[in-house]
Amino acid sequence: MQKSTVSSPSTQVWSILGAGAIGGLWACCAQRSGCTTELIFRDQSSLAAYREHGGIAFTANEQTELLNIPACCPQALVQPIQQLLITTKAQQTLTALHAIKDHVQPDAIMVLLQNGLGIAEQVQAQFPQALVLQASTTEGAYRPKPFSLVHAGRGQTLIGAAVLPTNIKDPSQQLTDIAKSLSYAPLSVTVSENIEAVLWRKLAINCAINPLSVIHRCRNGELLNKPEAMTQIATVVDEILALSKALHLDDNLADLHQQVLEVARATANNRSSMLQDIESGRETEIEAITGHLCRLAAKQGLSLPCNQQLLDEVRRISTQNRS
Ligand code: KPL
Repeated sequence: MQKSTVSSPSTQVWSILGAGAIGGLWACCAQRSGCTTELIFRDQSSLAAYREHGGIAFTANEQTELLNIPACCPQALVQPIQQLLITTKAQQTLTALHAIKDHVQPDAIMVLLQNGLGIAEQVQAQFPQALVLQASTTEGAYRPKPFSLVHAGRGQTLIGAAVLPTNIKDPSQQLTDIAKSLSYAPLSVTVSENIEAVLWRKLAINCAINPLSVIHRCRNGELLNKPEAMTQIATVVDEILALSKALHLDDNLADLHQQVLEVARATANNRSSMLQDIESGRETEIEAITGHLCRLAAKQGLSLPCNQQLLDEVRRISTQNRS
C-alpha cells in the first residue's frame, strides 16, 4: 500500500465542525494560545448571529473575554479541509459532514470528539482514505446562553485509533503529533493505546447516567438519592457487563458500577447533556448511546431489558417533547 506523507499536524489549521460546548472550548483555547482554528457553523444564519455577537464570550477561571474566532459555514467554505475536529452531536455527524464533503481532502485527518459509538465506522466508510480517529474528554464546558461558554472543570482527553492505520508512515508518531497539535493550553490530549476500551467505558457511564437523568428529571448527583434510580443503575451496569463479556470488552470493567457512582458524585451539580437536550427541545444522543448498546446486544442474541426500557422511555419523552 502507498505510504502517504501527510504534513505535520502542528503546522496545519484545525477546522472544527460543531460549535457547541466542546467545539467552542477547543476553538477558544486555541485562540487564547495564539493558534488559528476555523469554527464551522451549521448554516448562514447561525454564522451571521455569531458575527453579530462578535465572537464567543469565553469564561475560564472566573474571567471572561470575547474571542473572535475565525468562522464559516458550509456555503462559505473556501479553503480545503485537511484537519477536522468533529464535535457535533453523534446523530448530526453524517449530515454535517455531507454539507462540507466537497472541501474535505481525501487524506484528511478526522478526529471524532463526541458521546456515543458507531459513528466512526460510518465516517470511515464515507471517507475511505481519511485517517479517522476517536477521542474522549472529561473536560467540563457549558453554554449558559448562545455564544457564551464556560470552562467549568478540568479533565483529561484521550485520543486513539480503533485500528492503527497501515497506510501511513509511523502511525504512532503521527498520533502523538496529532495529540500535541490539539493540546491548546490548558487542554491536554494524550494518546491512548486502547481507545476502544476508553470509549466503551464512557458509553457505559453515559448509558447509566444520561437516560436516568432524563427519566427522573434530575441532576446527576440526585440519582444517588433515589432508590429506584440506584436499582436501575445497578441493573444497567449488570446488563452492560454481560454484553461486554460477550464482546470480549470486559477487561478492567470490574469497577464499572463503582465508577458510575463516582462520576454521578463528581458531576453531582450537572444536568447531563441528554437532560439539557430535552430541556432545550433538541434531539438527544440516545440512539448513539443506549440505542447503539441495544443494537450490539441484539446482534449477539442478548437482550438488555432494563436498557431497552430506558431507550423506549427516552424516545417517548423526546418525541413528546419535540412535537
Ligand atoms: O458525559 C456526561 C454527559 O452528561 O453527557 C456525564 C459524564 C454524564 C456528565 O454529565
